[in-house]
Amino acid sequence: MSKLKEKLAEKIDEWRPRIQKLQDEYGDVVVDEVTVNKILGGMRGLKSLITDISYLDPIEGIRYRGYTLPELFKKLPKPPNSEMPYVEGVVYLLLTGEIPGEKEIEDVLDEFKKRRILPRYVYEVIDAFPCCSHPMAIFSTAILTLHRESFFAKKYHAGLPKADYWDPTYEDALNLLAKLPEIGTYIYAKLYRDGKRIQSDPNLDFGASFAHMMGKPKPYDDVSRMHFIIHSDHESGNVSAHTGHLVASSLSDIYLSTSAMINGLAGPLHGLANQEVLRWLHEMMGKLNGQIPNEEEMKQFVWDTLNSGLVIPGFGHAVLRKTDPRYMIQREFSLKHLKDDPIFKYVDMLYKVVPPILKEHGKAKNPWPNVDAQSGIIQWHYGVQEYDFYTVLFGIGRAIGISANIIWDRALGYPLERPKSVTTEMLEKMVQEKVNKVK
Ligand code: CMX
Repeated sequence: MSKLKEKLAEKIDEWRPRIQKLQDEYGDVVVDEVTVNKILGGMRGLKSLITDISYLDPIEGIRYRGYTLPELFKKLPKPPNSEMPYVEGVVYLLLTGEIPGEKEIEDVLDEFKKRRILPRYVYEVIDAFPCCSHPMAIFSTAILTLHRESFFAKKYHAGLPKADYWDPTYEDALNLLAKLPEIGTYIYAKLYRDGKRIQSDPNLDFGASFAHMMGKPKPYDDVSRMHFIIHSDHESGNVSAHTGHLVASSLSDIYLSTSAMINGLAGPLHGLANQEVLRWLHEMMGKLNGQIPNEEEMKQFVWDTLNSGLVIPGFGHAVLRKTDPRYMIQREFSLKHLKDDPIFKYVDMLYKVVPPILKEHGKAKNPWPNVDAQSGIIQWHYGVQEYDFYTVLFGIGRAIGISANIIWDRALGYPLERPKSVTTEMLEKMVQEKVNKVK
């Protein structure tokens, strides 16, 4: 058994009694209130999910297993001559809750190395897609195609005790994660490089392997590591994480669940916002003939977008109430590596101009930039300029967190998710009864 799996098994045994105790002794304690607004408002803020993989504080931003992102970027081991940590380190941390040392990293590298080969039929499915298909539709399908490999599905049908569900789920998850750089880069090669695939190199780590197959020299390996790490988890309630959890709660395997979460990520209010930022920036650049706008011109463009009823992509958040730390990590990288790129100058000006406008506009609860405002321009700078592809990068990172969540869901025996719905008439009656009582 790998060190990672051994450690995970140990952690699962430690954790189970805590959940059991909560259920047995405190099952009826009230945690939150369901108001009419919570029902009609997309359950915003309703405390109704549990995860220990990450926690999103509205002001501080995300913590993975208790660590802020700046802490993690300092603590996690880095490959030689690299600015950014191993993605493998985040896999280890999210699964076990512990910061890995070099030995543990070696173990995860080895696990991925053994599992990275993609079956031929996945290339054929990608090849068979009709032209102009969105890369996220291809990505989701490629993952779905792998469902036939699921250990969980096979073992479940053969009869598997509930306490062991997590084991084949872990095997499926690692098998899938190890293949994602190959799937993502093959979609890129197929759509934008006449199908010219670059063979994977088993000696490279996750980020370097992705950069190699994209055909990009250093520091794109670090760009990839940074991108996958900051996108890997954002607690449980966002659309992609919640979708992955929900689908997996019916005991659909990792492939079915990850494919579903990718479909949620592909919406413009979620992951697709990173490509929308680039589309919007280019529209602005087109209008200004590529010139760097002055502040007044920039403000006017932002107002024109708002006045035409559109959102400013890359700004706002359903939970965060300050600048996203994922934005700040990428901004620091950009200030170091691409501060003279005109496209960074646009984004830098937006950073200053948009929040006061959104405040004056008066609708968005959070006027500050989110992760998507900055991620696309880094890709653009390093020559990945097909912005339809950007959400695939987000999806590769997010699959890491979703996998950790689903493995732990199975380990802790979380049940089928099944909230109750009411009709409008029922809700009106409930409201009326409350009003009558007060009178
Ligand atoms: N530009 C203009 N209006 C905005 C806005 C923005 N960036 N952000 C929020 N608003 C508006 C909302 O559309 C909403 O308007 P209506 O009342 O007319 O529907 C109002 O402000 C209140 O919204 P909110 O409570 O502040 O935000 P929500 O929780 O409803 O939505 C989000 C959050 C991210 C969908 C929203 O801020 C948005 O659309 N942002 C732009 C798209 C984006 O960047 N998405 C990526 C988020 C990060 C990710 O998941 O990848």
